[in-house]
Amino acid sequence: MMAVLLEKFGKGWAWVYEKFWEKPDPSGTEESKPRKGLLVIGPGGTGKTTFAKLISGQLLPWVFGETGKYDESFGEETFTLSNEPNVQVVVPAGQAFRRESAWADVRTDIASGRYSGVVFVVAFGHHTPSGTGYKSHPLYKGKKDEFLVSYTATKREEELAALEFILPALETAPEKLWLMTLATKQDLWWKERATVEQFYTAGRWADHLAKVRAARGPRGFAYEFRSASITLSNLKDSEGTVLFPTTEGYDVEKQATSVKDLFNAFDALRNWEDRS
Ligand SMILES: Nc1nc2c(ncn2[C@@H]2O[C@H](COP(=O)(O)OP(=O)(O)O)[C@@H](O)[C@H]2O)c(=O)[nH]1
Ligand SMILES: [Mg+2]
Repeated sequence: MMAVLLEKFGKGWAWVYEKFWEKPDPSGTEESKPRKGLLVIGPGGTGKTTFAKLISGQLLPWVFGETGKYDESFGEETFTLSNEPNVQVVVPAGQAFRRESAWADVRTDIASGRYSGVVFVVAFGHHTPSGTGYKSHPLYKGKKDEFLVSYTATKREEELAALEFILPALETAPEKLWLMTLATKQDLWWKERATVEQFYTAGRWADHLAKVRAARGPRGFAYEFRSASITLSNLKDSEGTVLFPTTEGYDVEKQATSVKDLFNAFDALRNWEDRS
């Protein structure tokens, strides 16, 4: 595995291997106290499963990216953190039509303190579509470029609606809670990065977070926004038509930097949990 990583990505990636693949010897680590779980949530097709596999040490799907078609998740998936097997990582399915039912339970779980941290996964509307080819999509009116504009705009609204859905639970969860907004697929929207940054750090997104922070008050809240390219692959519809190609000039080096930055932020939030 190490050799594969080095060959594919160069020396800059060795840390990933050390971090996620070489698991610590459990007998050598201090008696593991039970810890709260982590929640990885967001709309369907944004990269939740890919991210959860990465932090649980399943590097292969990540290293090799898309091997074929998108495996849509229909139920809740659970993983454990690669370096802390007593920490459960829960990934509910993200499709909008599932939200009212499945996410209602998730909201209850957040509010009852099951999670110490939440990674909210978005993709600036670049959600991998499920179902048939793009021409069968209700938003398709005859022109591909116009479809892509309305598709991503609609999906960004869905990101906001999804955040709004869990907002009340984020506000009332007991004890400390951290949240990360993780915008994946940097490789697809790199040219628009100023707009993306703006979308998640100002306007409605920021307003929502300000509300959470105010409501939580002394119970504590830590928040980070990060964006990254977890895999480097063209976004295709289910028939294989490329909807968004990876940005020209966006290379594995940029990808490595983004992933490393993401994990530094992730580790910092985990450390914040441990501070009283
Ligand atoms: N280009 C690109 N594709 C990604 C990225 N992260 C995930 N994907 C792809 O997006 C698709 C959906 O990912 P998945 O993790 O299944 O999404 P989920 O529905 O949120 O669990 C898969 O084909 C992934 O390979 C990324 O950072 N960049
Ligand atoms: Mg999934």
